[in-house]
Amino acid sequence: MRTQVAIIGAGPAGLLLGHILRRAGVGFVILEQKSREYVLGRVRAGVLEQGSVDVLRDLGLGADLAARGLTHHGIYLQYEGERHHLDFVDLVGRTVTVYGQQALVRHLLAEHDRLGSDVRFEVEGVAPHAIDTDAPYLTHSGGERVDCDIVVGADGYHGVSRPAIPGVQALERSYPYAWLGILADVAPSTDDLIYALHPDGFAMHSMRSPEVSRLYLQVDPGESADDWPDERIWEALQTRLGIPGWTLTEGTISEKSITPMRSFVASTLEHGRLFLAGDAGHIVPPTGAKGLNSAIADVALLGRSLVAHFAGDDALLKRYSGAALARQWKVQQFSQWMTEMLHVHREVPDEAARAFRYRSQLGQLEYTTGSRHAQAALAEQYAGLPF
Ligand code: RFL
Ligand code: PHB
Repeated sequence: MRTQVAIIGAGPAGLLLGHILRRAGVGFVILEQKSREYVLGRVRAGVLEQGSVDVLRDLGLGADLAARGLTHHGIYLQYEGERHHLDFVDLVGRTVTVYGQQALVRHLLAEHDRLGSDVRFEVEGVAPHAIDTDAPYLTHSGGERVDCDIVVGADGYHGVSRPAIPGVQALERSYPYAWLGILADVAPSTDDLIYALHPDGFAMHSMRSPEVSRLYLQVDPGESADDWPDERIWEALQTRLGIPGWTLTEGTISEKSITPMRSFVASTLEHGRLFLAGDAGHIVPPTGAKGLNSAIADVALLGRSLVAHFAGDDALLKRYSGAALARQWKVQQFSQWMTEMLHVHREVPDEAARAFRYRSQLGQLEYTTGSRHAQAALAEQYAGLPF
């Protein structure tokens, strides 16, 4: 077959890019290695920046978001048994929206189905070829060849696109902790998200709907979900999130998984006719709620650049990698800062050094919650830098 843009990966990045191209009348195909059920079953992220919400609305993809999204005016930072509210509306005039990545993917895919887009699942062995020529193409195990003008690698961290770039470098670090995440069938016990530092480790209370809560615990990277029976999870959440006069209501746990924490940025998002977007090009630890938003930011920029390219103007496309990476490095810095401020660094071997580290994190939190300037800096970045 022949198309204008061949997209590898039907995660949020690939599916959203398809909608941007479709609206501009640019032809595309999306090739996904997993099954439709698998893609629809992934839980993952939950917070949309205002800029991400605007992108979806402007594309006419905001109806489900308007119906189910939960608008939040800020977050709580908790430490030493006290909870401090940061009011984003008051600080920077912006809000964030809790809308699960699972709901977003379901909606993007339903719209593709309704519009008759060519989205194919269970396509194995996808490989890009001739990306440094004017005639790139993909092959896959089904024996088909897809000729195209542009290849987009929206195939996540473990995809095949990034390794297809000769000499691509990885700037990365891992963290000595992981997140255990659960979905629970119980009304959230909080109005806004709570991020808590406790001597036992980080904990967070998020949500998915008025009936479903999403909660996270810092765990050691080697642990498995089997090490955490439901009673142990609730006990740890009660300890780490508890403050006097507040109750965390428990419920049935319907999903449980462990996510490693990593920061990663590729040295380039382009090579010839291949462009990377989303997790294929960069990964953040989830503490700043930036993974999904960065994928949307990339795709908003790449989509616009590709539409201009097919209208005969290459200026934006030439700047895509540099512009997306410049924004991404600010996001990396914020995500790393939030992560290190809120997690217990059990890996520090010396007890006195460990105590120093913990106490200085408290100092950082006291400064962040006590200074309007510091609060505004957090709010500006959490609610999202301009696209
Ligand atoms: P995705 O969502 O990983 O989608 C990539 C898609 O490409 C497919 N694929 C291939 N298809 C064809 N051929 C190949 N060779 C392929 N290789 C891969 C994959 O099957 C998949 O469908 O990347 P995208 O679209 O860039 O979206 C990025 C977001 O998904 C990601 O940034 C966030 O979900 C990150 N993230 C989280 N972010 C948060 O802000 N909060 C969270 O709680 C949170 N939890 C998570 C996460 C990421 C996780 N991953 C990637 C391991 C939990 C997990 C488990
Ligand atoms: C979520 O609701 O899954 C979520 C919220 C905020 C984060 C990470 C994950 O920082």
